[in-house]
Amino acid sequence: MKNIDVCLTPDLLHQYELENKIVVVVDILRATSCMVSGLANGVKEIVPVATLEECKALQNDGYLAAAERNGSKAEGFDMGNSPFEYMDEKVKGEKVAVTTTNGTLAIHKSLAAKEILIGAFLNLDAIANYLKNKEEDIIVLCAGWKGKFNLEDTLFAGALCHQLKSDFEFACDAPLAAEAMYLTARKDMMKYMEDSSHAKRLAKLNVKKDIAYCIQESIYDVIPYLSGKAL
Ligand code: 3SL
Repeated sequence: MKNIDVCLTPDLLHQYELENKIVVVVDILRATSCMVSGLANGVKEIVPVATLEECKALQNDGYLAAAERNGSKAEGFDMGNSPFEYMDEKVKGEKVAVTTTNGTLAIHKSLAAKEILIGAFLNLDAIANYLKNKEEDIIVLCAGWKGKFNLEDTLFAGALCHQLKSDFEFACDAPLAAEAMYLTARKDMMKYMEDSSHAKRLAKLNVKKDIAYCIQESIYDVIPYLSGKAL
């Protein structure tokens, strides 16, 4: 039977075989939530890049450039990393280049996969329904924080594993643990998330409303996937 696995941080990805697999990259706070929101609200395409330099080069080529480091907008770029910026009128119909501390890096580390999808709570059902009938094994890659485990990405991984458990076998204990966490957390997701280190980091930066937005489940149908360099 096909299986689903969870890689809890990109620093563990060397232990996973990506070839012929579908990788779902998730960075709930906030990179993949931004990408899903942008594409659902009229952004033409999004090019995720790993470095500020690559992002700047695309800005010079006419892209709107979004750059975040340590939760804040990097100097000299058009946008930071709030989903609300991706839903702004000025972004509709535009091409966006983006680099973030963890999310875009996780996408770049997944390039050997057969397919790369962008997951968030915002498009959870759409991703799960798309994956249900796939024959390939799946890896959910949590972007984490600078190589470390984080709560919110693991909760998404658990939610997706929960939805797919009748079609995919759990490959190891990580899907099992993520699912158990999600089933506990979903009773009061905001409360559960408030204790997470990144939610605390963002609250200090005054972006609490981004957190409430990013934990909404299945408000969009889009399934962003990497095609060449763009989503
Ligand atoms: O690390 C990332 O990719 C970002 O999503 C982090 S933040 O939410 O913008 O702080």
